[in-house]
Amino acid sequence: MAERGKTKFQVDLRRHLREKAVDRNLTRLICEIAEASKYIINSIRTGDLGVAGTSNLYGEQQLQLDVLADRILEKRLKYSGVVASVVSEESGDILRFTPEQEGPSYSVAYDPLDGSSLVDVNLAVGTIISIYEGDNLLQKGRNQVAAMYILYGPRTTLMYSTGEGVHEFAMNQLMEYSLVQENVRIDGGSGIYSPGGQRNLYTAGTEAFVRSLEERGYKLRYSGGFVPDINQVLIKGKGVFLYPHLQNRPQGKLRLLYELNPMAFLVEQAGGAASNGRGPILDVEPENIDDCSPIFIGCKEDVARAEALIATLD
Ligand code: FDP
Repeated sequence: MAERGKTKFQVDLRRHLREKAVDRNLTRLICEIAEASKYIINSIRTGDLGVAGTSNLYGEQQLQLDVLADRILEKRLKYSGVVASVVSEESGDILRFTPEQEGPSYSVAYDPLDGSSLVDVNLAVGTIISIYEGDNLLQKGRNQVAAMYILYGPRTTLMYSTGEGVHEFAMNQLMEYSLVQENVRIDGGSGIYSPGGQRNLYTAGTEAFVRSLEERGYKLRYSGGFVPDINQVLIKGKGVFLYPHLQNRPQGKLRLLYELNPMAFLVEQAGGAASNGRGPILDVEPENIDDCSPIFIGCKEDVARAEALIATLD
């Protein structure tokens, strides 16, 4: 097992997937997404920051960057030859393709550029990916066969899991992803908290939970980008992120298919937990592709405390 920052030889993503005996078509898919991220990085660095004049399935105004990142990924997924269907937070339609490769095919739900409203202020953003075998995208997150994200910050991080631990890669000077750390773990301990949503709209349970964190001396760490905020919990191995149900928004803000399921898969694989405040996110049966859910995600003990206070006070 490689220790963070102490990898003796560079292990690239494809080799790592091969060593873990990941299915050939799934390896191909993950590597295609990693390739696509290089073009997304380029568009973030140099692309136009203007609005596209269109809106996504949540009625939010799209930036040109959102549309571009969406197209880059959609094209790559389509021509990978192993993808049966895709749905993106930006497009809002399930697209069906004909997989040409022999062997299993996959379906992908993705958020091409999460946190894109942070690009103009030069904060970190990311791509989030959820993968199922077959062509059904409307099933519980527990059935995912893989999940990953790519974080575009001062450095570029790729985190993936195929259900056997979570592995961290960094982009090197050749723009290849090389292994930084295998089996990332969230071990708990006093920590950090990232509370999304307006506090004066919190319910009694969430308010009591956040107060309990503050009384324990947790430090506030909220960047406004879901990918960097979750990456922080994973890399520091502690803390909790929440975007709860609000008094005027009972389903919270974040999206089940594109954001919560893949992050819940990664965090559970790292030994953490992800809950909608009442039970595991991964057991929620989605009804529609645009479903949203409250989220409490990170260290197991913190998530359990949130659930207990919500059960008592809400
Ligand atoms: P954004 O709207 O900028 O795309 O998923 C959307 C998201 O960002 C997350 O990345 C982030 O955690 C959250 O929304 C931030 O929402 P608030 O602006 O309400 O804090």
